[in-house]
Amino acid sequence: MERTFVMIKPDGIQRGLIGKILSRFEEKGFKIVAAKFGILSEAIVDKHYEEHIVKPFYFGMKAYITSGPVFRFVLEGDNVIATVRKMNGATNPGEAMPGTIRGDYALSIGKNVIHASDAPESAAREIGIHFADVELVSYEKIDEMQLYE
Ligand code: FUP
Repeated sequence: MERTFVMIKPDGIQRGLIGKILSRFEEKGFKIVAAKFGILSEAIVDKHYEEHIVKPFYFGMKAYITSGPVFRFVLEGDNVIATVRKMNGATNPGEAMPGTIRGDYALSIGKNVIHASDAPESAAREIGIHFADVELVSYEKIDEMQLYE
């Protein structure tokens, strides 16, 4: 079963969106297998966004992403990586479709509420940055026999 890393960013926390966002993923059928709340260290941000360190927006993004707590979690389910990216919508909220999280809750690219891994390799890498193996919980949920054929 596939797993992906998801993070509700400081703007999402400040605007009280944790519950609404988690509900979307729970109602879809995805299973939460790890979660933590807190302020990211600069070292973790540099690791997580290493591909962006050289970009002009990085300095401002790092200040913003460490400006307050974030809510990080790991979701598990069939095709969860691609599906969560679709549910989040385009990175630029101005291009995100209504019905997606960014389409419904965000206005600017620098404050786009949520992050999720974009591929199997980045999901494995990001889960490893933010969670220890022992923090990932394998368990069965009672709705699985109705969700999967
Ligand atoms: P995503 O994969 O959707 O998280 O998007 P990217 O990896 O392209 O960008 C990561 C984050 O950098 C975005 F969520 C927001 C920030 N960003 C900016 O602030 N300005 C930009 O021009 C591009 C990205």
